[in-house]
Amino acid sequence: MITTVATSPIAGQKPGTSGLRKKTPVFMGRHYLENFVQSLFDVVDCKGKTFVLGGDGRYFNDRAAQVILRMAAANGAARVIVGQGALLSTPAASHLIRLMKTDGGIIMSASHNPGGPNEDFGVKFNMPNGGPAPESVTEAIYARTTSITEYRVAEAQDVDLARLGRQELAGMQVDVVDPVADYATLMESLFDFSAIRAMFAGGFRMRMDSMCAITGPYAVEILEKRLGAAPGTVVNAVPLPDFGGLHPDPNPTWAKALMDELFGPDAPDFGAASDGDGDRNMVVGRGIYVSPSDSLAVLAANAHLAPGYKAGLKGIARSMPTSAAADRVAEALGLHHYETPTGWKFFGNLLDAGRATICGEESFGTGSDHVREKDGLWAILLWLNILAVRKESVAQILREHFHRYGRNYYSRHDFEAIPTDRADAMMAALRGKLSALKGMDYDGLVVSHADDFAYTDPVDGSVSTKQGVRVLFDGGSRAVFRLSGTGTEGATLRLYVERFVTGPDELEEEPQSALAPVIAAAHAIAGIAGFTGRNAPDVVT
Ligand code: VG1
Ligand code: CO
Repeated sequence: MITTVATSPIAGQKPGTSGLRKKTPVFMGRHYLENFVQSLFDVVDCKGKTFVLGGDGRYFNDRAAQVILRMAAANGAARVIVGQGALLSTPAASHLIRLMKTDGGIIMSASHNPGGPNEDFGVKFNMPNGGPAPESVTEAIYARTTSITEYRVAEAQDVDLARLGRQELAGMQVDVVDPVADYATLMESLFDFSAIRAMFAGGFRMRMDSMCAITGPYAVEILEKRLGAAPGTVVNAVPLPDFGGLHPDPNPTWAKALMDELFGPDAPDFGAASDGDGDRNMVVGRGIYVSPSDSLAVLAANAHLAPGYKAGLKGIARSMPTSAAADRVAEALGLHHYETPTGWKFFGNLLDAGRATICGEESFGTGSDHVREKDGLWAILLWLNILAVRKESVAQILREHFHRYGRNYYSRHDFEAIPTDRADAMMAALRGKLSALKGMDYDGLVVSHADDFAYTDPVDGSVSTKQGVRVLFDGGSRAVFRLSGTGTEGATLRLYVERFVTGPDELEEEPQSALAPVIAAAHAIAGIAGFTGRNAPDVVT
């Protein structure tokens, strides 16, 4: 039986950089999830459609899945393909949408934000191409949330999501599938598994930290079972509703245990970590950390060593705040390079149009045209493939890269949980003085250009404005300021700083000290302390 429930708009259901993300109790509040899901179904029109559904296993994932299934049935969907246990990593969901040629998919995740009854939950919609909904769609969903008056839900028992195979729910087919199998097959088609297997057989040691989040089952199957890495290579391998109390954000701060291991006495050859929903990655060599922007550049420069990319790349895309290291590689390879706003949705058109093959963000996200999301394990496997072919250490590969292309020192400073009005005031003041900045000298750093980044999509011509303030200095240094679109508490200011060097004697500095002049200039320009009361960032990556 289908029930129509009267409801009314709930303020603030505006999707951010990556879907709608809120505190779990907010999501569990009366009509909250239902209003958003009905608005989504109203916009994408559910009738007769097939969707993929899965999430990163965080608290409320299982209950939300049952609600979404009952609402999909009530709205006339023909079929939903669900990962067993309502689990799917974000890249695996993207792949399944494409493989099964569905009409899109719903992913339940707040990505790298902590999970639990008092932490974060989220819902995002992906399009038939497997990629995150573009702004036009998320805006339409948001508009719908402001006028919603009712939602539809089927009255039925829970679907048994532990049982593989087909079931029926109020006239809709529900197919429960193995969340790992198709994804693992895709990885086997892209990478030289026998070369990587031989490397592990030869004694190569790795530590993969899945941070009690979704990549555990994927990493155990692929690294330990299919590639022969030693049992126990994958740590924190079981997804838990609260991620074991960990903050599943793979960076040197939150994956400190992995950093300690790789910088410790008996360090393995290679370390990696991924985030809550499996789309991010951090890569560490023995005694050396690889910044995400450098990782993107190294992967782009060496991708042809993997079977899936042996024909070369079509182009390279990076988000605006990501360092220009990948641009150097594109120029050397004679490829187009693209600079997009923050958020994976902006890469979709470039990938669909065959203009770019590899994409990346400074926020530990790298991916390619194999899916339409960033993909943590993909990046880790591409690194393994490169290591297996080049038979060099991570440190050797990185040093050789810097010598050949120059080095873009890079860091991101996050100032978290700032009162929203103060963060907004700071950005407004900064935007107000952009034209006055040109020519200003900050201790020898002279501003050559300052603007508020706007992007015109080269494929569909859509325009996105106010994507972050960029201040460029003579000589290739740069500071970027923007506010996070994924936080759930106050505002998070992200300051991105970069400095480019080519001299062989300039390549071995500690990044924070190499960047100190740019950091000082950025603070002076934006008046960060004055507006926010903060002198030092909470997280440095
Ligand atoms: C952050 C990152 C951005 C990334 C987004 C989603 O957004 O900076 O690069 O695409 O998270 O990643 P923001 O607006 O907070 O800076 V995930 O792993 O949450 O899907
Ligand atoms: Co993520």
